[in-house]
Amino acid sequence: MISRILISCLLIAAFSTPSFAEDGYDLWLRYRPDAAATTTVSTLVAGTASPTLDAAVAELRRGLGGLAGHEPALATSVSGPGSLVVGTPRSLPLLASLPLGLERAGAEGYVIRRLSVQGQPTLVIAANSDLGALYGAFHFLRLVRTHQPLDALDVVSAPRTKIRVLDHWDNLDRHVERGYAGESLWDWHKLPGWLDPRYTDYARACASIGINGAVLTNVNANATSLTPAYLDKAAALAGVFRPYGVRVYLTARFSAPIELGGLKTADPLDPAVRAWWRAKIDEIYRHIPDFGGFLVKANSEGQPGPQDYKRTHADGANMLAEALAPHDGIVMWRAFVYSNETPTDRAKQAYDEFKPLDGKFADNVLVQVKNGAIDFQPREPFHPLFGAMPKTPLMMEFQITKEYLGFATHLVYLGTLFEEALEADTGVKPPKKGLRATVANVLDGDLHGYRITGMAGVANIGTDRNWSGSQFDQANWYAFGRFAWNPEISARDVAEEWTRLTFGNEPKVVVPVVDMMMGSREAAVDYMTPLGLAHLMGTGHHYGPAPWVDNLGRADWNPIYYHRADANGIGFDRGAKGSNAIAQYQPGVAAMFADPKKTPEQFLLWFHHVPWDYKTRSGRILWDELVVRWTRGVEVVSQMRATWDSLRPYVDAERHAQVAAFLAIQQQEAQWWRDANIAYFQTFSKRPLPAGYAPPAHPLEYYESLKFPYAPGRS
Ligand code: BDP
Repeated sequence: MISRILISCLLIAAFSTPSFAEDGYDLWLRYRPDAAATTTVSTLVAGTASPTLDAAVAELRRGLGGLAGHEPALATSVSGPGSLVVGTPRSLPLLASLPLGLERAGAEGYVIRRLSVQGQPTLVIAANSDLGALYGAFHFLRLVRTHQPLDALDVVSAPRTKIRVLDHWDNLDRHVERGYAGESLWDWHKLPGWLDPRYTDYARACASIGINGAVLTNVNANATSLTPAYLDKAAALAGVFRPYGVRVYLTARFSAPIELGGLKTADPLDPAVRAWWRAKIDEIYRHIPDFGGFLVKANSEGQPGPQDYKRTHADGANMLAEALAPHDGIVMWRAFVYSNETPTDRAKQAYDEFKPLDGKFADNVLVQVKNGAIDFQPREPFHPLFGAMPKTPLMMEFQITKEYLGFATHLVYLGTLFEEALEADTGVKPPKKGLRATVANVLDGDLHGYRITGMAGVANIGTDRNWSGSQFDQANWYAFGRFAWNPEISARDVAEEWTRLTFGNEPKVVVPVVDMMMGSREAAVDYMTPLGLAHLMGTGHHYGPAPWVDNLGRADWNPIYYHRADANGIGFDRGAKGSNAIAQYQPGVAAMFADPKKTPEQFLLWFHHVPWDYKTRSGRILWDELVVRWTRGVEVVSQMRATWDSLRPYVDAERHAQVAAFLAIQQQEAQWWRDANIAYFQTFSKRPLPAGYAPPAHPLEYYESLKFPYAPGRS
């Protein structure tokens, strides 16, 4: 037996050891030899050296070298059609004389063109800044690696938002809140002495998709991160990230003046408190001259904040903003607030608190609005604040880590979730004809002319070799960056781009994988929370179904608060007779949501309490429709498994096996969700399952008895 195992191991080693470890470490920057990538670049001509241009050149050499088997040589002048020129007119005089059209590229954008240079048709990547050139280099590599024609290249690209940040919910002890990909990348204990090479690869990956900021620390902040020793550590990270254009931000614990400064108060209007923050911020900039600023969670879930002193969110944000402004720093003030005392519908609280403050924030403050007024659910309608704050720059906060979407083992591509949220029409009257009042156009400033714009993604990155906890979760990091750059990009195009970069260009892989990704989020919504249900996950960790939970400290932590199932029906009445959250939307949108017949069915139970025998659009009664959807979610996962199995010949064994194993887990858990949902909600509906639908595998008590004290990512 032992020798048989040994022989098969040797055989596997001899015949299938790839020359590269296929553990996912390379992300979408996987530069494997590719004879079909027709680039003829033999020499690289670059502008005067700078750390950022050096990074661009290094990436081009590494990427093109990986594809072709040999790196292009560096040259000082154009020598023929094999030359690729990269730089800015300032760093490379020959670019200054070319008709590049760089005015279209802005500060961070770039052009990629084939132009005649000194009489030779030459590929040119040009930008107004070194960082733009680096972004252009990554774009060029993407074109080559996805087999795009390079003959008549004329690419212009510029980001539509300014602040494109990852929010790391990383604690100083390296535990990542809602992290499913290992520990925090930031090894605080060994910083600043040891700079793990992963920090550079992290920055490369961010730059490759245009991410230009990283909030290093958890929103549930620890004032220690603002002490000199930790500022040194953060400065060391900033030093690694700087060439890649990734600015460092920190979370500010509002009570830090008390905890670190020994003051009696953290009242934002108290002169001593203001002076403390001013001095602290000056100190931060002595450590990190290009520090980006603060992300703040205040007066939410027990965090300290200005309301502790009867001040407003604007008072708190403006105090920090004033001290950051001379350094060009910003404040990202979160609108995810809900307080113990407020008895109203939790979905209404952010609007109630922030709408009256519109126009009251300093120029360098953005209000960061979570996608989902409740909390990153598998599906929520767009946040009403996006239709209500013309005078305050709003940032989007998406969650890339899948706290409510099955953690790392469920394959759920979030591109479609981002797209749905960004495409939503806020109902605001656009200032000019032809402009749509979508969330995307609110965020990018088109609608209200915001002075700063941005998008944040709660990172899904950790020490796992594959960075994100699973191969497919890398796509969500990737998609976040691409949507932050262009909120109107198509989720399908992004899925295809990522698939080609990650698994190669073979159509037999690309087509089915993209289809799988595109249907994956809807499948998860189906088996977890179809038709507008929300927040039915397990207590604390949010792993698995627990719609029965009714015993938590606050009403709005309990799933029963959200689904409101009873003998008559199910759903949360947010209309005039209920919480009236609907009134927070613009009138046209509110009218649509107020009428169950006009409400998009995917939000039916979000806005309405509906009888079990309500006729849905399929013609089925509500109960039957729920059962059909719960079941359909499981079926789609089974199909995904079958599809993935059929791809075995085309995907390296290592990544194939991991994805296959995760899909098997997902299928089991999707079934668990379906069965637990049916077992529980049937106690209210008291209706039979539609013909042909199997009953749950276990009685309700079984599902209720399951406990997961060590589920990852806890707060
Ligand atoms: C919830 C998370 C919690 C976060 C909170 C937040 O469960 O861990 O601290 O959001 O965004 O989704 O502040």
